Amino acid sequence: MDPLIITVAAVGAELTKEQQPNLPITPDELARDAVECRAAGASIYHLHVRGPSGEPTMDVDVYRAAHDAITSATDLIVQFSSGGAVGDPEEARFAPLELRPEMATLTTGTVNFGDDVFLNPLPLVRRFYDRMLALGITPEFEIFDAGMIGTAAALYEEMSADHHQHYDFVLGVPGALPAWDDAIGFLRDHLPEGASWSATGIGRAHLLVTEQAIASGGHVRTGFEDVRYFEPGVVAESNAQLIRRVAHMATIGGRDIAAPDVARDVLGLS
Ligand code: KMH
Ligand code: ZN
Repeated sequence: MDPLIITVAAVGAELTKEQQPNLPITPDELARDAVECRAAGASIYHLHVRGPSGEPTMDVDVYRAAHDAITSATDLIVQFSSGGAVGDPEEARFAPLELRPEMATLTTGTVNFGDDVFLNPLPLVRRFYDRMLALGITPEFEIFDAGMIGTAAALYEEMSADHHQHYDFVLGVPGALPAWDDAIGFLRDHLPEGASWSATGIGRAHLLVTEQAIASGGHVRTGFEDVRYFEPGVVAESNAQLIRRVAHMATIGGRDIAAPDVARDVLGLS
């Protein structure tokens, strides 16, 4: 099996500072968080940013300051969110891509997201994909529901793309694909030949999904965006604490941990 790539989804767009007092927001906080995450075993930093009152934003200047802070402090692969927060205007979601992060997320379909709708109609997904390819950004396909794999694979062909395909299964969002025991096996079996994949379980599904991904040759995403509690009733202390737990599980499962440059090789970014 390839060494385990650990992505940290460190901020997200939904969690508040009241719910998670250690949510990193300022460039200094993000840089400190990134250094700790790197030391704990992360190789990808999935980035959402927040404005001065902690509100999610797609403001390019805020993204620029965050990106600069993380890349100056670490060698992590920085992956921008193109999803933002539900309800973000389409053009706002495009704007940070102009900073040319190494990777960005690409969700290939619309999905219920709790009581909200995360809107990704096909023409919009096509435009995102096109822009990412034009800017030399490698997409990570975000899979909230099974049909999104078929769409991603079809778009890859339609765009005549030739990057390595990497898929991230996000399981357990209310309204989307639950973290059923057999979900990972089903999704993995429908990936295009040669694709790599990671998985994250939202909330209480987190440890089960982590364990399954480690055991079956996938990679893992963790972090405040996906997990609020370290154990029942105990709020996670830091993103690094969550990563250390994944790294420990990987050691037990016989997987090495990928440093960022190893992850770049696996993901075809080098
Ligand atoms: N915040 C969600 C609505 C992404 O980063 O691309 C979308 C999301 C996916 O988090
Ligand atoms: Zn995200």
